[in-house]
Amino acid sequence: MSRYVMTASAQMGPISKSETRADAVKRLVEMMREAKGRGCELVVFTELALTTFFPRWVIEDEAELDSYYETEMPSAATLPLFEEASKLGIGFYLGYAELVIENGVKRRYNTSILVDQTGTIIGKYRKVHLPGHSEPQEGRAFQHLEKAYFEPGDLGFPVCRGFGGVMGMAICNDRRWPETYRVMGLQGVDMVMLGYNTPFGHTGKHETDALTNFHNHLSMQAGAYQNATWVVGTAKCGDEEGSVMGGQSVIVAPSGEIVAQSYTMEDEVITAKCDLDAGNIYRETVFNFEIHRRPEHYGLIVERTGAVLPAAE
Ligand code: CDV
Repeated sequence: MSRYVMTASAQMGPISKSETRADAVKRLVEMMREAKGRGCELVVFTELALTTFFPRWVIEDEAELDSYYETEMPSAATLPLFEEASKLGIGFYLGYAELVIENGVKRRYNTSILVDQTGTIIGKYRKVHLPGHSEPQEGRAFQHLEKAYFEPGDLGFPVCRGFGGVMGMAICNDRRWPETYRVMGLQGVDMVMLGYNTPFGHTGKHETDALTNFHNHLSMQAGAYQNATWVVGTAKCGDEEGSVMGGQSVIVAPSGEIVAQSYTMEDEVITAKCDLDAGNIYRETVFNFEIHRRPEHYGLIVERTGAVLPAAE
């Protein structure tokens, strides 16, 4: 049995500070058309796909900060994306900054949505693993203030039915955490979609830069294989206002193999014919959670010793 989803990852080159939402949406629509022209029914865009990656700056003016967030979805600026999707019959994953007022309190999330082929939102996720800092760090050319500009997502890692399978979402730093995939793996996820903005030098040092792309793939390939799921990882990349971000967007099969990879640092569409049943062989054998997982044993060491770590000498 096979359940095929022709899938695109639409990597995005830099978005400058002066580019408008309309400019960004135009680029996304162009890539959506290309994906459809190549036979796709789903296109995965990146994290914070509508603006420049603003958490790199200290923004003290609240109105200026607010200007990077969406207060409704679709909005007037993003409506063309939804209209084009339903006209073409193609779904999409989109990352954006979300601002909501709840009980008079302003809440900010790093959010993604999944839209089906009719232009209807069928899934929503708010980023759980927020990297970086809540306060500006001295001596850095670029900040990473996600902890200041967002709060951790309050929706968990939900999955939804769509595109003939069980679909899940994550956002950027989430991809480095095994829990992300496992929580969705336990819900039978067939495909995890995620977007990322990964600046070189994000550790505050440059020693690990040569490994940035390796760690990107390592995380997604391991997450895919260990949970028998497809992973579609889409970068925002290139030199954005002097901050250089890695590319190498990928579509990873449940075997852990990369089946498509971008090679530019610009807007680029890559595609793969994803069989949602390709994970079955792993689900039924080595990663049959029902038979082989042993969660009841994971806490034993803690119970026996009363401590997670051995006491220091
Ligand atoms: N946008 C991100 O979440 N970026 C992080 C960097 C800062 C570590 C990432 O995991 O790629």
